[in-house]
Amino acid sequence: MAKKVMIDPITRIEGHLSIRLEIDANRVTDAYSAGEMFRGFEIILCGRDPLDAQQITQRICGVCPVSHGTASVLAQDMAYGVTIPKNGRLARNLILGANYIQSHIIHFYQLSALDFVDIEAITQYQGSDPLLCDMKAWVQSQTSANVVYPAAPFLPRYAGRYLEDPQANVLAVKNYLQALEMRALAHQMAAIFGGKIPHVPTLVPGGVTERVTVRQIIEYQSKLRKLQTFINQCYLPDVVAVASAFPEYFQIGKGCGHFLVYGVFPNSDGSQSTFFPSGVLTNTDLQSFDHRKVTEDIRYSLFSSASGLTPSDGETVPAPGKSGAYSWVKAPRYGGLPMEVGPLARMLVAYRKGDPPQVKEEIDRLLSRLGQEPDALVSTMGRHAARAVECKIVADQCEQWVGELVPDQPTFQDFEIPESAGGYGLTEAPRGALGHWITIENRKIARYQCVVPTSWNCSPRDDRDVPGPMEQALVGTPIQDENNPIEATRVVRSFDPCLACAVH
Ligand code: NFE
Ligand code: MG
Repeated sequence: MAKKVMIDPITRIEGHLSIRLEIDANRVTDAYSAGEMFRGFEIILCGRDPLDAQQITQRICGVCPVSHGTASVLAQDMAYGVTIPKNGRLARNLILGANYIQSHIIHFYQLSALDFVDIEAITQYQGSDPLLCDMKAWVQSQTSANVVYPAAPFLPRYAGRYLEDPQANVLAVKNYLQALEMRALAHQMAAIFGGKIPHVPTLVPGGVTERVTVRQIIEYQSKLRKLQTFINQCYLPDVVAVASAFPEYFQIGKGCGHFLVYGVFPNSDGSQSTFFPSGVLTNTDLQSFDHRKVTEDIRYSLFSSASGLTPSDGETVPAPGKSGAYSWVKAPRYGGLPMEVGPLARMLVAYRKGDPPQVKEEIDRLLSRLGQEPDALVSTMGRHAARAVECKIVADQCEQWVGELVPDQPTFQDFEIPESAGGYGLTEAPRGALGHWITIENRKIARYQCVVPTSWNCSPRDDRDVPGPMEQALVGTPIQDENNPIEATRVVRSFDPCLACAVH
């Protein structure tokens, strides 16, 4: 008989996620993913000035605020009929690009690597690097002391197989510490055109309010170069090291097999074309994306509005006691199907389209180093590989965009807010497809709906009882010891869930 195992909370992710597993004969036979709180941003926004939207929605999350700000200003650009100048488009791309870089680095090192790296190996360190010596002394003191949470957030941890090579472990710990500095550097880079971060004040409909000066361009380039070095010399090699030591994770956590990309980083002013192209993959069949096919089911979600609405008609009516429902996350569907979103989806669609060409080049290079075929990408380890490759490509492309800025030229186009209007902004957050839909009446927000990456990935079952992408990915996962279900947490973390976003 299947045994029920709860992992609650899932640590080292953003927000509050609980996972219920049913395990039979050392395999997950069923999985339920639940977002455990309600936030109500879509309700808070109603009745407010539309220009508050890009500021308020950024508070949905401290990890991907730029994406929410971007989706909001894109929706308002459409509602106001404003075309942004070239510098405005490039500055938006550069702020969002910097936000991708910090998000991917923190996800791999601070959130996921500890599923694979043996942090206790630092106690065997014999070198003289002052940071590592400090870390060693601290882990030793914590593990020997009789404290409740020794060496938090590193220990306690699930028992299981970790990286065995002591040198690889020490190097990973060193890069873990360096990643904290790199993340700060990427934040400083975002603040050059964003004013500050998190929650950038400069994003507005019509462009950005920050001016472009020679000094800012040089500052951005100088920080970017350091980040590119870290990505090439640490992040990508560390992903290869982990993937080489745990190749079985190219077979685990495959998911629903459908992928959705809205597209991100506009290529030219006023056009729909984006650097990472939009597209939909259903069982390897590539289709073009149609925004009218996005709907949200709520049969198993703690809401009482109608189910299956498109976001332009969407409603958010919380129903805490709803019978049969188990999550505060709605269930977004595309043409009725669950869709995985995120770096893997973006890399797969770009790979299939051959656009931009560097995606195929970089993915093929990584796969050949790992001795894996492209099919292996659709997996737990494939998500880490796709994220690392994307991080490199975005950083390299930021170099291109910053070089296209024209100092002292306008970054912003003025606009009027109409009496009534509507619009939608489709972009890609680091974790995947993100859309905001706005309706304006009497120059106030009458309706505001967000459909968010982690709502796609961590959705509960839909109206047809079809589980969400992560729920499907968990099914089949081998669990050696049900008291230490580390294999399942590896699958979950590969999606980089952010429940703060998902429950918005
Ligand atoms: Ni809170 Fe977010 C990203 C968005 S995920 S991190 O990336 O939108 O749902
Ligand atoms: Mg929503």
